[in-house]
Amino acid sequence: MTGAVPGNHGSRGVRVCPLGAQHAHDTFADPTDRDGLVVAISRNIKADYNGAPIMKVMDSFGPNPRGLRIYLKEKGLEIPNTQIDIGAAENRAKPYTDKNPGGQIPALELDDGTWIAETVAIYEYLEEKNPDPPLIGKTAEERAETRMWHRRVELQVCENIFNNFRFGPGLDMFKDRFRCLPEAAEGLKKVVEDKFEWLDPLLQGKQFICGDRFTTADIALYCAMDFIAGTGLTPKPEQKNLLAWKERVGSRESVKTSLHPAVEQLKLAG
Ligand SMILES: N[C@@H](CCC(=O)N[C@@H](CS)C(=O)NCC(=O)O)C(=O)O
Repeated sequence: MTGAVPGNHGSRGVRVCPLGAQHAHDTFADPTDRDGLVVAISRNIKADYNGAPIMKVMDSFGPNPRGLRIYLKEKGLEIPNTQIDIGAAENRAKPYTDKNPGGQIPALELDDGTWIAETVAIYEYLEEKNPDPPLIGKTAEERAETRMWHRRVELQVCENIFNNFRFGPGLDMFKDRFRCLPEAAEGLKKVVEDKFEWLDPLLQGKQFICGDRFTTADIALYCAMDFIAGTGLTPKPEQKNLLAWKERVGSRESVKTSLHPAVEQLKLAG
């Protein structure tokens, strides 16, 4: 493990580690950094020597928490995490919902105890604190382009993918959590297929959604598509741009090492 990196001390508890370092809930090899702070000894330890709380990710199986894991790996950031039992709906009950009334995962607890939920808001926060390498953009123009695409893929593709799952293959898990519309599942699947058709030519000649830049828009789309692929909802073989993009993103070290251990049991990518 590497120590703290100068200039990257915006938040205590955030430390830079090499890509592919142990997952944050594992024991840290060296619990102290040069400042003499306890970075983290294990996921059960929530304070440094001064008793101050340390930033923490609420993590679980699932495409959105996976997106955050990819983001952190791309940045080389290591933040301790607490695992939330999504299968047992721990995220839908107190005390979790007192902190995050949205009742979903991931969330980020800041050093001062503030909770930030919504994956995009977490990305934006971490990006401001740790701008390099940029995953939203270096310039106002790049950031605007990423935000435009991120919003497009989330609203038009990812949300339809997730609702197709919640109302269809995942209905048993979700039916007692919020209002589900099982009658919409089949139609949502067709909407997703339409969106794959829409995206495919837009990726022609591009490495990533924003051209040469790998961004949070790629992370969001990839995680949703990889997850739903386990139910058989995939691009058609002729949608070669989309398939090549998915393979390109999937071959990144950060992506390959981001799956949650529950994948073995659930047989879905999250
Ligand atoms: N809008 C939220 C969505 C987060 C979300 O859908 N999380 C899923 C895991 S991928 C979840 O918590 N599912 C369990 C549930 O909704 O009860 C975000 O962008 O962070």
